[in-house]
Amino acid sequence: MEERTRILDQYGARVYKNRKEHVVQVENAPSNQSIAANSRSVPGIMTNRGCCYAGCKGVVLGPLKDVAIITHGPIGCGFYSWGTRRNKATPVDGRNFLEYCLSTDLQEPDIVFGGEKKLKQAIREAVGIFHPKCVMICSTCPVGLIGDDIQAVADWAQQEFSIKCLAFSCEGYKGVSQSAGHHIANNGLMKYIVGSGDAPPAKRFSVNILGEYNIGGDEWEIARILKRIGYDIVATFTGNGSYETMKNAHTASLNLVQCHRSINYIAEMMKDKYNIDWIKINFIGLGAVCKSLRDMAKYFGDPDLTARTEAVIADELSEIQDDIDYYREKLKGKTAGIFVGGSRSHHYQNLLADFGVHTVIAGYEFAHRDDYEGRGILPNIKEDADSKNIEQLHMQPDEKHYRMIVSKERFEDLKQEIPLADYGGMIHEMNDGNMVIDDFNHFETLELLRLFKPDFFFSGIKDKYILQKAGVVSRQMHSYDYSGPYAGFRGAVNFARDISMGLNVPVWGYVTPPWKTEPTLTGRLTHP
Ligand code: CFM
Ligand code: HCA
Repeated sequence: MEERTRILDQYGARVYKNRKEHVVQVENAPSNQSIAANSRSVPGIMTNRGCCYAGCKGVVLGPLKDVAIITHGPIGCGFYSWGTRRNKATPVDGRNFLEYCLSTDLQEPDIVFGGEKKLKQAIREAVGIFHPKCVMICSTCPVGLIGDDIQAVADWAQQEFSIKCLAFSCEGYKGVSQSAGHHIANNGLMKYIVGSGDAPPAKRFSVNILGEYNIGGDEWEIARILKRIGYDIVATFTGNGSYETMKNAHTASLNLVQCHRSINYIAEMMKDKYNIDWIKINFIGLGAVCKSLRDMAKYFGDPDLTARTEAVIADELSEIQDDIDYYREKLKGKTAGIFVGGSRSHHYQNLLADFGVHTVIAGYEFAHRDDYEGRGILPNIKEDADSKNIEQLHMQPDEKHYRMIVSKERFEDLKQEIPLADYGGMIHEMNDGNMVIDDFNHFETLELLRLFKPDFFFSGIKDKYILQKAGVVSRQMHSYDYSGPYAGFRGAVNFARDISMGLNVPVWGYVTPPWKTEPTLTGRLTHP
């Protein structure tokens, strides 16, 4: 495939060997191609990834509005994770801790003599000023290196102040990206918070929303729709979320999983521990929202709920129909590239397609193989004759990686569970010639621009301005460039408005992208 070769051929042998596994050009769509993912970035390469601490503190814990989260480390880590991730929340009793950035601000002497004293002092101050019911401590790299015992400090704080205090050893260097941090945060929330409340069982149509972080107010729009239909939202993990609601999350009837990458661990653990089913939903994109609402109604199987679902869908769609038609006319036939963390690059393809925009290049920073390749059950369920009571489930798409050997009993359970948990990956849904790239870097980004010339490039902070300077409309899909919400029905219109403005703004008349003045094809003369 031409474009893939043209990018990879520019690498030296060692980098080529590594990157070739992470760069796929789609063939024979719907494709079952595989991709390497969730592995170490090439040292020195300009990756867009973040670290384990970012995934734990910044992403999963960060949005909890009634928890005093203290970053134990140099001030830059606390400040960056506070200022960058766009956590928004409705205050409770006029208070919202998200407005504050709490850190121990470790200095060289603390690295030499230890930082535990400073951490205790920070907790004492946070408790004195904010009176939180829950404090969380998150470690950065140096803390792991000098060996501060943050767990012991947390135990001390629980006794001293009669509060809940959780310690997360999420040093940045653990794992290969934010992804390890998600897992650490999920484990802590599950072990110490979920199930610790004593609320009575929630109402009949009660749900938790997992993996929804209220970027740009998405959670507010989703909650608006669900409440109209008659759902009771027990807890959201963790956008606009709180310690108080999360304690009783175990009382909900169903878990809805929006960002699978960051929260699948909790969905699975709640199934095991409380027998709460989970379904994969997606509230980004009109078709996806309607399908998700219908899947939820199907799950509960109540005729009134189903009727209300259809009535709300019809009403919401009619409210926005004129806007949708207007923006579709402006946007149809355009092309896009989308590279975000671990789930949006897939979800937003649905929304773009609603307006006739084709995604031709896409990828994630730190997704795992199942996010690219999908997860589902293949029809060939085999029985292993030699091992009594043993069944094998062959999971898509690569048996080598997804083969599970389970007991007969568990197999019956899984057959029930898997169709619900089943979801398609990015590669299956892209067309021939499209590129899918894992852990994309700045060099590849510029090459993709030259080769595909997309009308839009959606990505993050670290590459936004190089794209813009190259004359391409770039939208920051982590913070929506401070716009939003983009989820749900009304969010779809906001999104279309923003990208349409980006395309039609007169500034592009003043920018000349390099390919308008320089040749884009280069060749080397090998025979004089
Ligand atoms: Fe999930 Fe996210 Fe994402 Fe993610 Fe993130 Fe984010 Fe993201 Mo930035 S939890 S994987 S670690 S949807 S912070 S809200 S935008 S990279 S694609
Ligand atoms: C993070 C948070 C981030 C960063 C965005 C970016 C976010 O993972 O550290 O670097 O472009 O959404 O704010 O993903």
